[in-house]
Amino acid sequence: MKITRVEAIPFAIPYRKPLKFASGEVHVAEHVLVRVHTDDGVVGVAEAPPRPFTYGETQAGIIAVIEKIFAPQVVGLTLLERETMASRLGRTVGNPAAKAAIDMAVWDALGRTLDVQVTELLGGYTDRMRVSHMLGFDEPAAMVAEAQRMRDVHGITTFKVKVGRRPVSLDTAVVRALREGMGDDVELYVDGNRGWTASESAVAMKEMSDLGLLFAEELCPADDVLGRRWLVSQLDVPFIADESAVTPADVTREILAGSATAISIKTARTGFTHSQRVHHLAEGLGLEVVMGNQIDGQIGSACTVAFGASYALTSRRAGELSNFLDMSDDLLTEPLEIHDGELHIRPGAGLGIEIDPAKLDRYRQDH
Ligand code: MUC
Ligand code: MG
Repeated sequence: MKITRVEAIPFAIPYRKPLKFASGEVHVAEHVLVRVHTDDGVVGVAEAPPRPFTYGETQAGIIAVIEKIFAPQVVGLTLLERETMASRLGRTVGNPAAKAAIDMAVWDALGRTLDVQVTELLGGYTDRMRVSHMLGFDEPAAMVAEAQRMRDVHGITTFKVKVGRRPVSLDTAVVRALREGMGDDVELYVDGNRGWTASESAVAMKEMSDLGLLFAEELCPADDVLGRRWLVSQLDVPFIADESAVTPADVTREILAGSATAISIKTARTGFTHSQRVHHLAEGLGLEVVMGNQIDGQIGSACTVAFGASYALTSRRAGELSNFLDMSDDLLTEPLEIHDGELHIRPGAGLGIEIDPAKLDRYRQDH
């Protein structure tokens, strides 16, 4: 069970349909495949998606920090020494996606070593999650057509709508068109990625007050401390902290300050070890949780569903598990599939996924 090597492999897979939102856009999945090898010949995998506009990480930076700092800190530890590992990685600030990928690859390797699923190791609550699909910026008609396609093809009935453009009517028109086009049975919520001011957000939420929204997420910056508190105090739906509340301390700060009332857990930035801490904190505080998506590929989505299915709280709401559908290809031998609006965890040990060597060879950028 001793870790002998950590690999960080850059790969690039284009999106069929780029995702655009208030803080950036993604056209190509330029991710890093992380493989943790043990002296038993077991290999655990995970992927790190660099999101410079959210966390400051880049693909080259993720590889550098893993090779120069993190790999030497974890090689020699056993798969059971995860808290020692977390504390060593924690000596370096930032780099959430690089740390998370190592952590998740270690859990995958542990599951494979013990021949149990990661979901069973974490909590084993269920084997599936309902799926929420994220709709990026476009014209109202195109976004309604996309939602209809997701419902018809994959049975998805929960949609997160990206907002945060100016004037706010650009986005409120989209949400109204979605409600009118999809009917009252679909769940709709909005995510501003900090694009609006607090007052613009208040105007937009008033304009959409008859549309039965489930949540509002990160509409304005958490750094606008009083403005955001003012906004959240007047909303009648939970306000999700996403990029403003990554660590348990961030969550505590935002919630106690009245700047958020629900949280997003993203395994891409807190791995399994720290996502557990955030989950337990949310449960103790009585917060709603949504399993979020950092525009993950199939490996990352397998990680999100493995974690989300582990607990009652994380599997109650639909999880954001479908961004990979917009990619032109992926690295797995057996692609993930969403049917009847649900994604199941894989039956095999660990994360239950296998990397296709031919696909890795085709998309890796280091040769
Ligand atoms: C989201 O929920 O905000 C966009 C940026 C990022 O880091 O994640 C996505 C989705
Ligand atoms: Mg978000």
